[in-house]
Amino acid sequence: MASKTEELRQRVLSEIEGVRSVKALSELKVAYLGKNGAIKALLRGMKDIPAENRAEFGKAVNELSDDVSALFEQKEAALKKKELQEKFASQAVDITLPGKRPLSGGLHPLTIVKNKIIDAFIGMGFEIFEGPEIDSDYYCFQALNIPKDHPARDMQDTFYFTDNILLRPHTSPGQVRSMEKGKLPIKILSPGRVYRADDDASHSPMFHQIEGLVVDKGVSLCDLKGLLDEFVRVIFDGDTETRFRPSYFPFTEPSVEVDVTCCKCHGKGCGLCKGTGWIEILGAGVVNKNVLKMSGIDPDIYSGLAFGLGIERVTMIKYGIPDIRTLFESNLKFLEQFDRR
Ligand code: 2U9
Repeated sequence: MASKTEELRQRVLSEIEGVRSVKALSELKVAYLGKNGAIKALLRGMKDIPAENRAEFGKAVNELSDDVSALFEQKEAALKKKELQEKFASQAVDITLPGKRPLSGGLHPLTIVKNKIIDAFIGMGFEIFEGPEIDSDYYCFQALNIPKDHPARDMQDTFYFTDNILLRPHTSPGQVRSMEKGKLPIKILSPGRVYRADDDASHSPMFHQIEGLVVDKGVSLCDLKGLLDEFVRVIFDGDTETRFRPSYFPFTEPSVEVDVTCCKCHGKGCGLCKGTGWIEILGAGVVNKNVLKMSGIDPDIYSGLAFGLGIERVTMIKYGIPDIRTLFESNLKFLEQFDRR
């Protein structure tokens, strides 16, 4: 009888001794102390013990159960401590190793060029004015002297939500709103995303423009030349020259296209400038009197000058990028060349 409990005690002792993990110990604990475990089985065997020995047997089993529980607790505490020590040891940091330099981001080439352009014009007294990307037919076209069915709408075809609500094809609608406010003079720069139904190596359905508008008494094409010469001086090499070529835009009269001397061959003629020595960089002109009138400005007292450029185009010319799509592909190998930190 006593030998049964002692035999079990020895078995538990030797098995606990051999356990190496908390998980294995817990399984062993169920096998001995669980509902269907070996110790409960001893109690269930009480009925086979002579009545006079049962009390003594019961006491021995209870003592065994208490002792075994205590043994499991001690072993569990020891194993947990050991496992924690092993975990700490495996995660230890060798503070003598050299550190890993974290990867850091850089500015996108479009952001670099946009910031440079903005800095150039802020330096000449311009303020930033931003309008909505979704606007009406009136602000995007009619107020800019582009009535319905005007052929110039083809060049600036965009994406329509309804007949009247559309994604702006240029940032000009914001400038119309600024003129409508009636606070003169105006000297604003409008950077932002614009949209056109166009998609090839030099055109993207979404691109970034910067437009400038000056409205004051006596502003002329000469002021425009001075402003744009200074802009080109800041963005390109110091010896880059500009020239105006006559052009046509419904919102400016006269209108010009502005060329800069080729940044690759410096005017000698090469593949990039198709042998001409010049590259077109932006459009500009004196604000059409109709446009001033429609926004409530008297063209006999005030005149305006305006210019518009695509940031992608300036970026492509500045860095010699042949395909506009490269600017939107998020390819790190390409992007890392511009703003390495
Ligand atoms: C108002 C009046 C006139 C803005 C102008 C251009 C000429 C021009 C193009 C350059 C490349 C657009 O991104 S592009 O395709 N822009 O040629 N933009 S004058 O004239 C304005 C603007 C606002 C109220």
